[in-house]
Amino acid sequence: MALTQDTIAALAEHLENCELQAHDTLKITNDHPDMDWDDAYAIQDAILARKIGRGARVIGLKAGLTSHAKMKQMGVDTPVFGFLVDYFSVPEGGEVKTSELIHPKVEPEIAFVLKHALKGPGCHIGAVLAATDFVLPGIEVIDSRYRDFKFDLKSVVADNTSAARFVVGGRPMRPSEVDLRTVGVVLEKNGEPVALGAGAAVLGHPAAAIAMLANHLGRRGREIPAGSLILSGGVTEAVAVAAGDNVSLRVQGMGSVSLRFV
Ligand code: OOG
Ligand code: MG
Repeated sequence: MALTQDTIAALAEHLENCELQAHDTLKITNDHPDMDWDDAYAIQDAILARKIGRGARVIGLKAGLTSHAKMKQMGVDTPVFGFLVDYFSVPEGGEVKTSELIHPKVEPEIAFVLKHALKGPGCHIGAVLAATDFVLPGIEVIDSRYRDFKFDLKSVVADNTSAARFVVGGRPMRPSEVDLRTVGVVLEKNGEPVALGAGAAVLGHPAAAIAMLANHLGRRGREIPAGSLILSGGVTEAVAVAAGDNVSLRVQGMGSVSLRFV
């Protein structure tokens, strides 16, 4: 660790205030160029602790920057991981208030729900599929707290990987009922297709993102708890949205899920 506990706490407070007050900031590595990976995840953990202190509940986890489309769009080369708390969850067909966000974008994702805990190191796709109860379509709404979504990996980890809102729905499927590599996804905005892809865009198989997450947590002595909902990462580039937009995601054989921006 390169930062002091006081600096970590101050950066967590700063980034969380940007989220809660919907205003942007410059990437924190500008002022803290020596910040390391442990610092970045410690800031994210401190943000989570602040939320739990106010009564929020963790409901799941997310992997991000797991597809080449996303890595290329953001100019980075490694996946990152974050948390999901209760108030990020939007009901199927529900409203997202743009006044609560800075510059939201949507991403088509495959969500996993686990029936058993997963622990790394050594977690692989087979272990993920065996531990998965079902998979279902999900739209993630990301909202980087950094001006114009300009960040580096450590800054985005500290900012809980731009997590803001998400919706899951459609038709849940057992992992044995669907080939997650070839499954097609179509993201529509106001009825027009705006992004298309297939599951293999995410690390060759979306379950690989869950295995990476378990291995990442395993290095920190943690696991993915049974019952967790996990977003495996955007299959395509993220698409900017504004008040008035209707967004829906169709995943082949798995129905569709939607939300509205007001
Ligand atoms: C970081 C979050 C990326 C994904 O699915 O790739 C992410 C960002 O692009 O702001 O959630
Ligand atoms: Mg995402």
